[in-house]
Formats: sequence, C-alpha cells, structure tokens
Amino acid sequence: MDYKIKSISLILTMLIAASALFASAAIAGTSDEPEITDPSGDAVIGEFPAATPVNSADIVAAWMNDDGENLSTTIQLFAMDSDPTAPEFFFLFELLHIRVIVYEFHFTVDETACWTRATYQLSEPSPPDVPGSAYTWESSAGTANGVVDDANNTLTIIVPLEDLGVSVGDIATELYVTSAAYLLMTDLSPVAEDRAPDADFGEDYTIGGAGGVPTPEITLSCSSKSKNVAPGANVTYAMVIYNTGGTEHAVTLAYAGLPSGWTATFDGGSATATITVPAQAGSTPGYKTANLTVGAPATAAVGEAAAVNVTATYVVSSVSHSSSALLTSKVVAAGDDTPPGDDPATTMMTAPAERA
Ligand SMILES: [Ca+2]
Ligand SMILES: [Ca+2]
Repeated sequence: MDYKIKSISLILTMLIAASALFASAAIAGTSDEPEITDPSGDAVIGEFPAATPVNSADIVAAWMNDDGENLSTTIQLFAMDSDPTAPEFFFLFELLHIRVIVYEFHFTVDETACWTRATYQLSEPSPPDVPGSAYTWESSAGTANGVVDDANNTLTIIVPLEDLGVSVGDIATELYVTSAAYLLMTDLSPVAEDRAPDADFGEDYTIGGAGGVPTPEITLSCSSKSKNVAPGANVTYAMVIYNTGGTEHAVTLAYAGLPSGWTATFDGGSATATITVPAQAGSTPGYKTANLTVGAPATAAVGEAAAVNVTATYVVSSVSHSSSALLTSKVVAAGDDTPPGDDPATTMMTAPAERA
C-alpha cells in the first residue's frame, strides 16, 4: 500500500476533566437514562488481524443535558484512546498508526440540523501528558467547549443554547452519534466506524426538561481584558473566579486560541490550573484569584494583536459548566506607555445568566 503521511494541524485545547461524581436519582438526559444506547464491539477493523475491535471508536451510550443556558452532549465510549491506563489498546493503535478519531453528536431542532464534534488526535509523545489535550471541540454554532472524563469513558461537548438558536422548551429530535477512526494517510476514509443507535434515532430530548442540573455557579471575571505588550515582553491578566454556590468547586482553568509564537501560562507556569473555589458565605460569593501571563514573540509586529480564550470549568454530576473570557494583547513599540485602548473598564466576562 502506497500511503503517504498527511499532516493534520489541530489546535490542542488544554482541558482537564474534573472527575466529580455524585450519586443521584435516575433522571433523563444523564448516564442513568441515556437518550441513545448502542452495542459494544461493533466498531471494528476488518482486515487486521480479523474484526479487531477499536474500543475508542465504539460508542456505547450518549445523552444530552442542559442547565437552561448551556447544552451538553455526552458520548460514552467502550474505552478512551486518551486513557493511559489502557496499554493494550494503545498497542493496537500504535501498530495501526491510527491518529484521528472524529465523534459527532447530531440532533434536529425545529427542522434545523445541529451537531457537536470532538476530534481526537494522538499527540506525540503519546499518551498525551494532559488529559483532554488531544481533543478539539466544535459545533454547528461554531466553537464549543469540551471535557474528557477518562474514568467514565465520556466526552462531553458543551455549547450555549443561544449560540445554537434553541431555547428552553424546544425539543431535540433525530438524535444519533457517529464515530470515525482514521489513519493519517492520504486516503482519508475511516478504518473503523460506529453509529449509535445502529438504525433510526435515539429518544427525543426536551431542552430544559432534564432537571436535576444545578444552575452554573462559577463566573470567570477579568477586570481588564485588553492590554498592550512590547515585542518579546510579557503581560499579566488578573482574574477572579467567583462561586455563588453553596459548595466549593474544583475549577479547571485552561486557554485556547493563542497564535503561534505567543506563550501563555497560569500561576506556577502551567498551561492549565486547577483551583478550589470556596462556597458562597451568606450573600458574599466565594472567590479565588488567578493570573494568566501572555508572552509576545520577539518578532511580533507593532499593531498585531493576539486573542486567547480563557475558560473556567467545573463538573457536577458528570455535567460540566464553563465561564470564559477573551483576552486580547496588542503589540506596541517598546517604551510606548499608551494605555490599553479597548474596554479596560469593568468586568468583561461571559457570565452564566441567572436562571429564571
Ligand atoms: Ca457501539
Ligand atoms: Ca453501533
């Protein structure tokens, strides 16, 4: 076979799955009552050695959930390719040089076809150092956030309802999920696939109908989200993560979208950070502060701007909630003390709106 390696460039989204799981009563739109179920063992490679199951392409269940603001679509797999505790599985993939698996969750609202997508690419060296770092997240609304839960073999893709153009009370119909595993070669036809369910569709899901999902309680706030930076220099953004809930939350900070050549690190020099934000006390929200330091390349041109999207994510009952802020760094000449131009005032945040 005359294959040629084809490079596929993907932006790696750094997300760590917080594995906070709590017992709860069976409710629709969760792992207890998934809208979609599918047999295991039906994603196979037929030629090598013979009907070899590709466990991380094998969908076993899928469900939707929402908190009235964000829709989460969760795909449960037989095994995770990103799970470093599955060596036999890695061996198979190393042998087959499979490098990409695309997962899609499809549904229809008011005759409009919607989808969410997680794209997995095995990074080098493998396995990836950071859980979730090998995934990118997309949706029919544009961008999306995602959470990987290696412990439960789930991928959860999160999109604001508003971005999808759907509202509480709408009914999502024609639910189905697909997976497709590819070799990174010129012939990009999948070597293993799954569809769940095998035929037709899963159960309908009513937006806002799941219940049992808490209102988002974490808000990422940044008092100045646009700053100036000289070529080769750093600029630091101070952030506050508020918790308006009655329990503390483990919040994962991550960023995405930084242009090539630029750098960004949270306190301690990491690309992600996990902090515990205390519960609200009386009427005073709990909070923790954090900093993101953005570095401009020495070759950055004056006038150039770099935007980085910072996301604070926490997980409750397998449903993740996110709050994000877009931070922009504008390149100015060294010694130019012109104040940052854009929106220095007040808090700039994508706050989870109050639930009615
Ligand atoms: Ca399956
Ligand atoms: Ca199937």
